[in-house]
Amino acid sequence: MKTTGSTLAAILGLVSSATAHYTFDKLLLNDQQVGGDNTYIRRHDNGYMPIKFKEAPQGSISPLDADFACNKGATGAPEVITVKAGDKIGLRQAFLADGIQHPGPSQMYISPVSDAKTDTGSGEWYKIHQSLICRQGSPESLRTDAWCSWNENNVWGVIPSTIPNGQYLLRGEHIGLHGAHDGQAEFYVSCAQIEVTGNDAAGTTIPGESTRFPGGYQPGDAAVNFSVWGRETAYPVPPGPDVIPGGTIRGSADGAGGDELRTVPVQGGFSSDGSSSTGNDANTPSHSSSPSSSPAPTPSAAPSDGASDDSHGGKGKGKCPGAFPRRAAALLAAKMDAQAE
Ligand SMILES: *[C@@H]1O[C@H](CO)[C@@H](O)[C@H](O)[C@H]1NC(C)=O
Ligand SMILES: [Cu+2]
Repeated sequence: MKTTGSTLAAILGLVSSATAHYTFDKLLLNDQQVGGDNTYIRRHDNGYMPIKFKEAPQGSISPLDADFACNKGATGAPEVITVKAGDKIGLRQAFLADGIQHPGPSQMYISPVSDAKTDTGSGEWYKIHQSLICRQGSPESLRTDAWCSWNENNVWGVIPSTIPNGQYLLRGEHIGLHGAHDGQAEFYVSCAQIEVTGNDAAGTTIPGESTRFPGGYQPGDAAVNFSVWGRETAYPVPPGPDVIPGGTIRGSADGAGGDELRTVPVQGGFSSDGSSSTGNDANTPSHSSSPSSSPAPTPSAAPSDGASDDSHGGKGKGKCPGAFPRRAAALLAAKMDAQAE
């Protein structure tokens, strides 16, 4: 009895989906792991499964559900990590840590809390880091390695100098956009528990806009109602609110500046959403009080430009575990069928 192509494709699909998905359980401080699994990062009940608005895996949740802030059933971790302004902090993938291979942005949010071990994450969330596109490329690379996070095994950001001392929940997130054209963006989320010290000049409030989770993301948002399967080479609208003053943005909407890290200016009231340039001096807060004169992304780059998007109603494009393993599985299966005949 021969193996049918569809059976084999299903088997291969299961294998690659198990390795393609991920969760974050290890804390990196200035690129060194501190503690063990879930010492500082909250354990949750969603395994490696993504959170999705539509067709979430069985047992998973939606970004509209109460647990979206720190993932399904997250419980307090035993420890709170002490950090200071300028520290690079990362949430690393669990187990194989074999790299993020879903196209899409990653971001870090903080929520000020009085007790990071027990807070439920229902307060205000401020975005301190946005990672976008680091390699200017083609519509094809927008599906893969144009993204700064591609193949990296952690989501990371930098502790801003503009936030008050105290405890925070730190929410790391990567969004896989391969199914986003069909309402199936994949959200990978974990929360770490941090205490910021040494920011004595920062004042008593966090600058910039905040949001809440759930609520901060809606199915129709341009950031997640987006297709990587058309002719786009840019990602003009990042998810959630702007990065706060003093926060960082890695890459840009179209990757033009390469893999650069920019600090959102503290003065001048200019807010950056990652799609406009704030100057060339990466990592150095700008003290200019004039707003950036960089042009906004051209309207023609908007994801709602349906004419350039040939993927809606396409042939299963963007279904997890991604187009390449799926296509490879189908080809292999077809070949084996042919040989069995
Ligand atoms: C996503 O965008 C398309 C095209 O602009 C639109 O037709 C659709 O209603 C949007 N989806 C949601 C959930 O808003
Ligand atoms: Cu996936």
